[in-house]
Amino acid sequence: NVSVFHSYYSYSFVLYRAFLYQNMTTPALLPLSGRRIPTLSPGASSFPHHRATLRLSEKFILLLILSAFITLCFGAFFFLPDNSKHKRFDFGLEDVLIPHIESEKEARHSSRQVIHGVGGHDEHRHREEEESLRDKIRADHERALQEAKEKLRKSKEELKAEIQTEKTKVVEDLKKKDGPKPLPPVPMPKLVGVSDGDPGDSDTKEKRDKIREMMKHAWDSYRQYGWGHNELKPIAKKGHSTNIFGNSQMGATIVDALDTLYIMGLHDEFKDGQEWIEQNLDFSVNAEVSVFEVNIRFIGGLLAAYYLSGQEVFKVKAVQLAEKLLPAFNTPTGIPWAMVNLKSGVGRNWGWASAGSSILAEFGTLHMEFVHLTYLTGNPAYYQKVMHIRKLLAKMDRPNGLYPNYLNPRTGRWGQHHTSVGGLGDSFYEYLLKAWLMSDKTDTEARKTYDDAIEAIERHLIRKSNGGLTFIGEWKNGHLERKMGHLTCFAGGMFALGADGSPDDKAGHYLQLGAEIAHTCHESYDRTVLKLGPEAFKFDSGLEAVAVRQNEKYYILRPEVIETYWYMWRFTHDPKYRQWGWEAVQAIDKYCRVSGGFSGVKDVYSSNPTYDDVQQSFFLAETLKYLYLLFSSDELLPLENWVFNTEAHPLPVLHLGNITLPGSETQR
Ligand code: DMJ
Repeated sequence: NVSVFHSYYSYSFVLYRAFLYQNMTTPALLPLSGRRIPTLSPGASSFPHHRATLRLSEKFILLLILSAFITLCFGAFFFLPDNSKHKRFDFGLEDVLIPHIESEKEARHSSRQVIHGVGGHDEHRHREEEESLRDKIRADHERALQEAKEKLRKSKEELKAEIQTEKTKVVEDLKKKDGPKPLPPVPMPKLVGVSDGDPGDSDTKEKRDKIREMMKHAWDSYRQYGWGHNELKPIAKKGHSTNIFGNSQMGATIVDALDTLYIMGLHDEFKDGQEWIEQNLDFSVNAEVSVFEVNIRFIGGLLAAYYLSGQEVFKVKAVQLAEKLLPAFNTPTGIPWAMVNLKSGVGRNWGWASAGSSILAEFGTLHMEFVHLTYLTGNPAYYQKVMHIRKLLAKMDRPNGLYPNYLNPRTGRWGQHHTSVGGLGDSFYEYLLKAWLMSDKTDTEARKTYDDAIEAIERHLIRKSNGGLTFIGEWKNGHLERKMGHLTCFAGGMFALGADGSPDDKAGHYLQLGAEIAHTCHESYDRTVLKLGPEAFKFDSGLEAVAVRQNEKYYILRPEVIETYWYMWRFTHDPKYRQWGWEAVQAIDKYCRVSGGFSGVKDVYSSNPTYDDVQQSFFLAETLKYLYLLFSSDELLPLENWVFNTEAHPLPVLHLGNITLPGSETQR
């Protein structure tokens, strides 16, 4: 650069001289080379051969060259590679990863003189270390890049399989670490009627086969499109879930469907479900779930699968899950929260519930499963929790002898005075009766509580419409709302089931009441276009058993009406119940079946209904199971030996006359 500048300097000096020379009107002012420049006589012709001045065009060209040269030199100055700039760039990422030894050292020794030899050696060693670190980082980057490239080349399925293998490994390792505690061996209750239940005649058998085929379609669709998710979206053909399961993916449909598969003899499907549970069902998830729903669907489903198949894994999983629910009972009164976080154990209530209350049908629907848990584990905690709830309720005043749907778990006071045999109240009454039945009719306290509750319900809530239909209304602050929900229709079966053993020999009356409710609920189906029942129906101003509001016209594959047909069939063998059941099968198959499973419909009064795109897990657990049982012989799961929980999971009667449950000595 120095030589370039030097030649530029001499060249421009020559040009400058030429320029001056040409423009001089006075003798030269500056010596150019130690000699004087001779003066020129004005007007004398300048050199024809030795011209002293330049022409304008020449001047212009010279100026052009000059400016081009200047531009070139400036360009060279700014754009030629500059070591210092490169240095700064190099230090970008690596300086973050490797401490820059040189600058550190410089800082440390800035005030000292560098001692040659020592400092030089150090510097060399640091440089080597720095280099080797850089090499390592480079190698790591390359390896990561290579791995990423390989991953991108893999198909979605291969990746999924890899993730699954890793997951299984982690689960296996965890299992090995805290391994399930072995449960104490308890005598298996006598299991009667785990049989084929062949109905005998070919027509009934054919109908039963059709129901089995529907179960297979529902299961296969879920298997294909929603496997592992809680439920299925049969139109979108993908997984589905709702807030009752939190944000968990716990395969609710698998657990809920297991016993139906077993009863129907779908053994490959059952095995498939069992394998999924063994490998994937894990409750250490950060999910806020409904205590009630998890109890009736998961614990109930797992216990029923255990009793039917004898496979230990179901019992172990049921107990693991139950342990996760126990923190929900940590409230000032012992009335559990509606929801609990399975990981943290923190509980709370639904935001929509009256004054922060817990719901009667939720905290009142734990007894069956919890008594079985104590029986199977020897742990008195489960039994004590549900008996504590019973005791607390027994001490409370009941407005008009009715149980309100809401109870505050902090204060132990009732919330709004609403009473219902449908949503929010229903299975509380059901479990009082079933507590008595499952104890081999020894739990007379439960029976008495049931009888008293039903007596008050009959007095205040059950009426006959102008058209002669018996219905169960809803009690709201001293006023009867003449509306009945689809959920309430289960009560027909409950009255029939409780008929035997009712006080004052009213068995005939309750069987009759069951039949009347079954009839009313059948009417609610029959008075629609699709022959499927609406969610709620009125008995008001000339309208009977018909939904009025648009948002009450849907059918979401619910079981309650069919459940009542089945109980009524078992107690009466009146063929109309099979006839009504078959009408429901045909309607469901016609209007709810789609290529991806079964869906609920939004309006049962429309000939062109739209789908809600949900295949509820209770469709496989309950609706199809009750239909199958309706077309089976009574030998399959006889009601003297089995009690069905509120999600239709059969649990064997425990002969509690001969067994003392741990914890029961102090409770009774
Ligand atoms: C089921 O989950 C249970 O039967 C519950 O008791 C209330 N109803 C749903 C199905 O409709």
